[in-house]
Amino acid sequence: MDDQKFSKTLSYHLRHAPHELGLQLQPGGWVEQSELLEALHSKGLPATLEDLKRVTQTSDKQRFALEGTRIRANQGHSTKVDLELQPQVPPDFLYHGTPQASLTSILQQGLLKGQRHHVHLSPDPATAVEVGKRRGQPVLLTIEAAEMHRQGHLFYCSENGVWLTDYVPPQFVAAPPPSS
Ligand code: HQG
Repeated sequence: MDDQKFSKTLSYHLRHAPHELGLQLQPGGWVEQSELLEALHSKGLPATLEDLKRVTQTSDKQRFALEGTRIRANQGHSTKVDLELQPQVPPDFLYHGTPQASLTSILQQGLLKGQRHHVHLSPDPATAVEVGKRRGQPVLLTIEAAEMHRQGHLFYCSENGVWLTDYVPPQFVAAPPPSS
């Protein structure tokens, strides 16, 4: 299996379906590397500790973290897990890229977390545009994060620099003017 495919398999199991491998995530989302490797073997997916280390190091978005004998996905979970993130004060503005088709709904409802545990926000416009591009022509939204925080919304920053919050009400979302 190539690294990209292996990375997808790891994401799937560490974020969404640990139970399919008979694994249970520890607090923080951790699993023992040895247990993960054993479980992958039993599914006919032979992987080694070296593979885990390489994919963790080379993952374009630092999706995984190794700590001692354990591994976890840094964010993006849908399975129930307490990532033990501490609330943090966000920068004045954060960014969110979304396909053009979602814009009207977002300006009405705000940003919803959907299947994920949190709404994901980027620290810079370029990253947000890349995220938005995954689904079509991207629109860059600017989020008044500091103002949200002043009004009591909690923010967390994942290990790979993605900002997380529960919900972004529409009044904190600024879209570019229609002509741009
Ligand atoms: C949209 C990837 C209509 C939201 C990326 C997004 C990121 C609404 C989609 C990470 C809406 C959810 C997260 C509303 C939100 N009406 N559409 N009210 N509220 N949406 O994938 O932020 O590859 O769950 O704009 O790089 O796109 O997984 O979230 O388009 O970091 O490592 O609903 O996923 O990283 O999509 O991406 P997602 P996202 P990984």
